[in-house]
Amino acid sequence: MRTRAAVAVAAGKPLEIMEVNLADPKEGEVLVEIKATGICHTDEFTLSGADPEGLFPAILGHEGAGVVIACGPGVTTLKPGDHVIPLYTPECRQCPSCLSQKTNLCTSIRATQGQGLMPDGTSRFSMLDGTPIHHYMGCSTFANHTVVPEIALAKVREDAPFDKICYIGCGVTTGIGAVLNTAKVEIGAKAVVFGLGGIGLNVIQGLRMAGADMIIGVDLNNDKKPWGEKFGMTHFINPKEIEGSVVQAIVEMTKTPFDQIGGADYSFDCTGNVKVMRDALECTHRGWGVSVVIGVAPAGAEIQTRPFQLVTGRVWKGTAFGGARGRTDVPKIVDWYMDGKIEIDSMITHTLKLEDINKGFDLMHAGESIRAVVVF
Ligand code: NAD
Ligand code: AHE
Ligand code: ZN
Repeated sequence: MRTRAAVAVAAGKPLEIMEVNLADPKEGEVLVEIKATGICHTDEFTLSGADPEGLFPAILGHEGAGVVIACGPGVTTLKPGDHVIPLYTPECRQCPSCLSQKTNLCTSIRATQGQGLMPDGTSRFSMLDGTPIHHYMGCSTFANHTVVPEIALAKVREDAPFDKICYIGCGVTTGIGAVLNTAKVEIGAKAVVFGLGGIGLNVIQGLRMAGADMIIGVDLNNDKKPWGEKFGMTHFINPKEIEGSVVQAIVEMTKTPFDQIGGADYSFDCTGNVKVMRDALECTHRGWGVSVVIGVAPAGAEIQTRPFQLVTGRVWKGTAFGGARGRTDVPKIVDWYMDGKIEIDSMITHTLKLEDINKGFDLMHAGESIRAVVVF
């Protein structure tokens, strides 16, 4: 079949809207009509050329929602008409990682996914002249139709609006999951969130759900302050507007008459900046502080700290997709949204047509959007 897609033809170039060929789903694969897709900072990261795994031409996008159109041979858990969210972290329930129950990082198809291919080592997408186009993160949601492995699709309830629940395909689940699954924040905690964008605001939302007492937001953009406050932030720091270091400021803010050491119980990097990641670790409390890296850093970037920071009890962790097991957890998060336990609507600041998708990247660069969503 043919479908319409925004194709990343080369690093640093705007996406090009074009008709592409899409081959039928093979064994264990599913054809999905994408109804809506968010634009995550990770799409921008790959398009910019900073992603060591970036491949071109490719159809980016990994925050989608849609409807099953057809199933390839051997598919047993889905049928045409089912509503689904594609998962860049699949859940096969059979690989050593899934069976370990210690991680959400299913390994069954990670190798081919990283090569921009379906599990059999080929692509379903091609240009009209036959040139193959790479898949992206196993999802390629910047296309009106895509092919996704069955194990990388979460079946969700049919009354949930696609243009909102697509955000659960990455940002919402990553932010809330980082708090609940990875950090396991407890009631009364003091926490710091660096970067109040599409991920950081969901971390704040998760911290409020977990019952954190103090939620300090850090961003270079003052326009993000009211956004943080809306979701539960109690204090705001703009590092450009304080005297001294942001680490010292957080240590001072978290001191009490009883505890003159100071430091946050938990911190979260949602910027992808390795200097910020260091601050996020070092602002946590001696003896027990936990810092979670969420941001994705460019090729070649490395994190640094003095080993003393770890010797004295701070813990550096990372999280992908908020530690969520997609087929199990994503339908539950859709229920949370439908039951009013979490908020999504206001964070979707812009809705675009596919032909205007590059505006979504411009809005992100200008710091004007939280999430721009393309509706097909
Ligand atoms: P975004 O562009 O919406 O938000 C980033 C925010 O960080 C902005 O508000 C920006 O002003 C702020 N910021 C930038 N530099 C800063 C600095 N030095 N100090 C303080 N604030 C700063 O991006 P997003 O969609 O929220 O994504 C955030 C990061 O998370 C990206 O690196 C993205 O690739 C990554 N990410 C990771 C996962 C995962 O599973 N680990 C999932 C989704 C996104
Ligand atoms: N390709 C990059 C790594 C990118 C990365 O870390 N991606 C996250 C999801 S970001 C979603 O917005 C992830 O899931 N990582 C686990 C994995 O297996 O990729 C690089 O640096 O090579
Ligand atoms: Zn993402």
